[in-house]
Amino acid sequence: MTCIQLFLYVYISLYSLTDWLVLTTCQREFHIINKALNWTEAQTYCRQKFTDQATIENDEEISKYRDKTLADSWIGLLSKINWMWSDGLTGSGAEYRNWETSDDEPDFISASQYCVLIGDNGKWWDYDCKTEFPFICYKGKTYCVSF
Ligand SMILES: [Ca+2]
Repeated sequence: MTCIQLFLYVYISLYSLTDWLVLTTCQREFHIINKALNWTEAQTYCRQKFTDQATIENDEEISKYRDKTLADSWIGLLSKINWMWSDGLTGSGAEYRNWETSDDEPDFISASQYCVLIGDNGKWWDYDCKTEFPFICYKGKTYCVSF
């Protein structure tokens, strides 16, 4: 192996390794908690036992959720005038929404529907935060780090 070949071999190996590391750092693991709590209690539970309530950033994550359960569950999105994620996510993926448009969600009925529920079809509903439902927590990195 010449010097140049060796250099390329090391360079390509490191490049592949970095690629793999980036993928694993972005990985977030969903945990469905089959225990009915209101939205705020669910948030506390997730923060104590996992990283936070689930953020959902794309269609792929909706499928990941639907593979695990068909129960209606709280996710980490709520409205405080603007929609915000429990873990403070902003930027890429933070604006992703999957509202149940056939029922005109979000509809803020009774001015008490500030929390978001994912239904068994993967669509989202704004719902009264005091209602008790199972919920989804996640464990892992909040943000992807590129290096
Ligand atoms: Ca609603």
